[in-house]
Amino acid sequence: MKVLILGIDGYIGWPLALRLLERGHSVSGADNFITRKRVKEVSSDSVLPIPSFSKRTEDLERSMKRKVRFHRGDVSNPDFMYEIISGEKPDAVVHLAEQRSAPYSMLGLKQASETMYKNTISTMNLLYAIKDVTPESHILKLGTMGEYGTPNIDIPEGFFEIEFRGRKDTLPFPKNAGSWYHWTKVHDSNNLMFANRVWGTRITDVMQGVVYGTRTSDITSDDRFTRFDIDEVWGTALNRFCAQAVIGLPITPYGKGGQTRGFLSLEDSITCLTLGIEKPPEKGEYRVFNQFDQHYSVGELARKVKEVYEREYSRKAVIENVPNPRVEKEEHYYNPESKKLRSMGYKPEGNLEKDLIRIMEDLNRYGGRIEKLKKVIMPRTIWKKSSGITH
Ligand code: USQ
Repeated sequence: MKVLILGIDGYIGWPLALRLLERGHSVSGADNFITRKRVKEVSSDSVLPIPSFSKRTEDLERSMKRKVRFHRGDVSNPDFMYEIISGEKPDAVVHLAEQRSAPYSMLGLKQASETMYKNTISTMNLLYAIKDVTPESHILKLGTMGEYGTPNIDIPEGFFEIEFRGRKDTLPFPKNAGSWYHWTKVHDSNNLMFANRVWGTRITDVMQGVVYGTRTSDITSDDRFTRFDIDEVWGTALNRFCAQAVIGLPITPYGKGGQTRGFLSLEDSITCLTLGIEKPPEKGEYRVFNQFDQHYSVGELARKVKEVYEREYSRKAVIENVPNPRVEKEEHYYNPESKKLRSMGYKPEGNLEKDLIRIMEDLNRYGGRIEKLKKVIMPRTIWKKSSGITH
């Protein structure tokens, strides 16, 4: 299959490219390296050292004898989007090229608007380019479980049957996101659904949970590493907790720590995306995957990281429930459904305990790089303080 990955240089884009190449697909990609730049702007860096993109592809040509066709550019520019879709004529496009940080989107008006614009417009560009150039292509778009928020009822996969004042219908499940970033994904989902209704575009809208991990089975040596962020803006919960334990900083569940989210390993994320690509939707179908393995509260994960670290390294780890910088429920009901991928043959490989040991091993070797980031680990982006043009 010909697969185009938008955002091929990212945490998920790079391992997905490796997996698809291993499985014999023809892979092309686009990126404007904005994540590399934005992470440096907050005085941070990927903890795992990653080569430049050209070095990455040179290494692949040498080790796998496979080429990745690469296009440098910004997918929120419609000319660029039309150019790459016309040039590649892909069977499937995986759209991972959106601003992915909730805290970044909450820094201030500039970052909120940038996130809103780049994310929703890149998806609009993709929808139009596919309709006009290759209407049979499948769009697999990365959304987030955070679109649903944390309602006090079960969360279905995209749609639910509702009875109201004696009448019944099947409707999209109400969305209630918790950051400007998460709202952009809701807007994308609405736009994807509408494009599918009008033009019959084949679409998979992936509601993915929080991904953790340093490796997949295709990352067989350190020079194949994907990026790994741990600062308060670009790092995510479990990855940050592991890094905090490894360099002796407190592990930081925010507030009461009862916030519960779906989590999955990087390995499982790549397996699910690959399955979604290899088993595309029917012509005219819009489908939603809730993509995660297990749900955990952040407090539970903090305790697990502490337990594994202390056992494996015979050193103390400390948990500190710091004041919550976000506006979110800290204790709540959470029961999302995740059946579709499993019914298509997905078997999660993730084993939290083993995965944590592996992450800690990798991070321990790069402890010096984490030490350098000590100042950017504690939370400073306060949701309520997000404000105007001076930021
Ligand atoms: N949290 C802590 N301590 C920390 C960091 C985070 O308690 O040191 C808490 C947050 O308050 C939140 C939860 O952990 O309740 C998840 O936060 P996160 O930073 O791990 O993830 P989030 O901001 O939700 O975003 C991440 C990715 C995003 C993806 C999303 C999936 O950055 O791209 O869409 O996870 S989900 O969370 O399911 O929406």
